[in-house]
Amino acid sequence: MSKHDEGDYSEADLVVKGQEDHAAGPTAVAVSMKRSLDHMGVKRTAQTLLKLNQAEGFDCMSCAWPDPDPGHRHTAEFCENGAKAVAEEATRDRATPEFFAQHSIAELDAHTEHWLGQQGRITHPMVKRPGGTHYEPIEWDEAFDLIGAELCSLASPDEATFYTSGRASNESAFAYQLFVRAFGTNNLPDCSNMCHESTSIALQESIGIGKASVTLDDVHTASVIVIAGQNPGTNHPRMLSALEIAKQNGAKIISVNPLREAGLVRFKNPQKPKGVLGHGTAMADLHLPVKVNSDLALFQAIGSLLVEWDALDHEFIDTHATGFEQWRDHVRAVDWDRVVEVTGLSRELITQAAEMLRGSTRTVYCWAMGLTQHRNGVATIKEVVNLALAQGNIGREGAGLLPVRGHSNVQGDRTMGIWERPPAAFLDALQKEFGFDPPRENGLDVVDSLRGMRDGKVHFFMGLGGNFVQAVSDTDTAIPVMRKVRMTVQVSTKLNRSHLVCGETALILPTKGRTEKDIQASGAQWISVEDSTCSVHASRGPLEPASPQLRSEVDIVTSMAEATLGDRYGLQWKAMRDDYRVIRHHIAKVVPGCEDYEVNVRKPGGMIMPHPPRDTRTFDTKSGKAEFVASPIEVVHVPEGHVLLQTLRSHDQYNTTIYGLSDRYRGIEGGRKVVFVHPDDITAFGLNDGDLVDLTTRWAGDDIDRRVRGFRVVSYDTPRGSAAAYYPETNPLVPLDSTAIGSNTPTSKSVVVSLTPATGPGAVNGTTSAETPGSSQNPTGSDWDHKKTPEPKHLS
Ligand SMILES: Nc1nc2c(c(=O)[nH]1)N[C@H]1C(S)=C(S)[C@@H](COP(=O)(O)OP(=O)(O)OC[C@H]3O[C@@H](n4cnc5c(=O)[nH]c(N)nc54)[C@H](O)[C@@H]3O)O[C@H]1N2
Ligand SMILES: Nc1nc2c(c(=O)[nH]1)N[C@H]1C(S)=C(S)[C@@H](COP(=O)(O)OP(=O)(O)OC[C@H]3O[C@@H](n4cnc5c(=O)[nH]c(N)nc54)[C@H](O)[C@@H]3O)O[C@H]1N2
Ligand code: SF4
Ligand SMILES: [Mo]
Repeated sequence: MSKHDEGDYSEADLVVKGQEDHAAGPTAVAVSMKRSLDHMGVKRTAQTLLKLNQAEGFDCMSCAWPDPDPGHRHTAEFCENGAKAVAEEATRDRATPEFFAQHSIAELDAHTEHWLGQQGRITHPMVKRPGGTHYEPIEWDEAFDLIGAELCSLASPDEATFYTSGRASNESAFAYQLFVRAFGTNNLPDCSNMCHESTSIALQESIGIGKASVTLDDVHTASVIVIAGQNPGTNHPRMLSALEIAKQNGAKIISVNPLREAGLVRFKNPQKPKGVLGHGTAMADLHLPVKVNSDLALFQAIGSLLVEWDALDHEFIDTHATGFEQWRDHVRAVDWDRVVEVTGLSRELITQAAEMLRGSTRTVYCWAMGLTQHRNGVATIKEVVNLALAQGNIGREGAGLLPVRGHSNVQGDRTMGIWERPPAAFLDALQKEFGFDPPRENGLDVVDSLRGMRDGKVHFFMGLGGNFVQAVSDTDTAIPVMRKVRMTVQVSTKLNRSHLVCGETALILPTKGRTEKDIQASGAQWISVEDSTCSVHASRGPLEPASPQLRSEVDIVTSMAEATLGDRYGLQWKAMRDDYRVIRHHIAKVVPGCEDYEVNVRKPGGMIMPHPPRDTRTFDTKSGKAEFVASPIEVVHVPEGHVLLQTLRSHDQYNTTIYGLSDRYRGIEGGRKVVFVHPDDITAFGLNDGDLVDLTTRWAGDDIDRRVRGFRVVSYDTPRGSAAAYYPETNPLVPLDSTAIGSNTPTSKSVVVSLTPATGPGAVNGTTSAETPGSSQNPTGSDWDHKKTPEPKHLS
């Protein structure tokens, strides 16, 4: 039927091998090359990979890990998963209008997310008209007119919501937020809301800025590096090279993770002969296998020991911080029995970690989704900050806070104003530059946008990238909600579920990616991006676009703006589109720290954004000082007969884009419907390794029984009571209203579940059927009829 029928797969091919004890090495190189050659062929592989992450090349579109200084880059300055991301985008496969004519939307929707992605780059703007069964081609101008007419017909600008995924460039993000605010709303949800929002909130309140306080050099020169709730071997692979340098400089690494992730055990650096042939570098010196959701208790216990030992930087505390006494008294009173019970760690092991931190004046704390996506995520991150403040480990060399961002430009998008709660100063600057008064009320984030659509208050959805319906929690709520929307507009490179679970009128606007040349009226354009360490630099793609029809994101956004706003407020959309320097000129005027943006960003290696705590130990908080915050130890209650499930990424996916079926480091090949469980929990459930089960959950916030079917139980090295399974297959289990306190981030890393023998379409003859995961039948294997089962209620 199609060039990529193998994109659909049967879980019957699932093979469970042992866990690997190292990351990268020769296999990583082999996999990168095979995927690159399969998708791109020899010429394109050479054209792209040699330009990837080079000063005159393009920025890797995968994660937000920083690049070394230009003088210290390798010819191959990328990792296996960076190469896979490039291969996905620069593939030679195409999803043409003929392809859309051959397959109805319902038919496409019956395929797996993997198959959808394998159909290649979308080549034409496409529309599904009301009542239509297929996407059909549409001219760009008509598409923009449709959008403009729909937006202008809304009773209020707040009836529209404008999502951004973190691949958008600074230039497109700035133009987009300008358009949305000139249109009259702050409804600018983004993937951050599901990702590091807990970080942004916690850091803003504790240190006055929601970004990392370290540079790559600080990682290299740290004496202790704590890595909590992060799997760098898969999600930020080149971080392992930085950790290797740190280790060579004498650093000790503490890993805090329920799982013994291969990249934190040992790293074989593929850029070094020794890494390919030898044993590689041992990574974590101490591994703390915490139970899921217990980091708050762990960090408080460590804090109590540092206080007890007076391992504190009194000068820093006295000069720069506030709230110390309350925090000190709070952690002194920590209940060790509870800490041991909650974390599953012995007092000795926790003490060992505290001993490593005790004398360190150069500690870097890194974290990612393992800390943010919990109900107590904000409090947990403030506890990490407390530890850094207690020892003055911020704003000095080799020390600081490093929330490792996900999408390659998610941080830059925020800097450019993609934020449903923009600071007043940003709006003031917009007003001054453009002469209109932007809306001042907070807008809708991701979860609230979905609620708004559910409740009939939001009728227009636009996604600047991303795959909203599959990324968001509570898939079975999200699907019918998205179908109720009057118009959905997706600016995309490749086909995904959000094109098929769409509004009455649906538009797919195909866009150029990072690998592609962008020529506008004034000539060749480049764009800029910001990484996890506040470094901003230029990116230019080397390839001809996948189709002459493709438009850049800036082009699409500014054209939409023209079709919607005309010449309202005299905004110069055409000038911005013709020459991105015009946008950068505005950025320089509006965004603090971007003075001389055009010049600074173009320098080899780019520029570093200002960060007051890092640069001068000043803290723009309510008190004007860094704030210690004492939080009660609150954890999710897990009743008898249940475990706490975290939903995570395999080694072979990029969020909702499934590259392949090889989670090599965890030993899973050929399928994805697995649940990793401690052997004693398997026994306690009355099950055996290899059994097929349904995962069910009932959340006290509503009365819905949520279920996903037909997952293979894998006996795994995870703490008792903590289980793991892949995202997005398990998103139907995360209730929409179960979110982190303070950040409204879905609690994707703490779902209380029970395991029961498989029922229904997922289970056939002791193996998983090749069920079609189409959203109309069984989107991600979840239950549609919400049958009530007699299970205890609990709060998650
Ligand atoms: N190749 C690839 N790269 C990516 C992505 C991708 O999908 N593929 N996604 C990008 C994006 S958007 C993001 S946000 C990042 C995500 O990067 P990560 O945060 O590394 O991603 P996850 O797979 O969600 O892994 C979370 C880690 O936290 C651990 N964990 C889970 N619960 C807890 C807990 O309660 N406490 C502790 N201490 N640890 C816990 C898990 O075992 C796992 O190791 O990666 C980015 N980079
Ligand atoms: N259960 C659970 N849910 C989660 C998470 C979890 O850990 N567990 N993680 C959350 C996190 S951290 C995040 S960030 C979100 C991710 O949410 P999203 O950012 O919405 O999802 P992605 O899968 O990254 O988006 C992939 C799509 O982006 C489009 N795309 C790719 N490149 C480009 C480009 O250059 N331009 C444009 N315009 N489009 C492009 C392609 O069409 C592709 O299909 O998911 C969240 N959901
Ligand atoms: S570490 Fe991240 S940004 Fe760097 S090459 Fe790998 S995937 Fe790309
Ligand atoms: Mo993310």
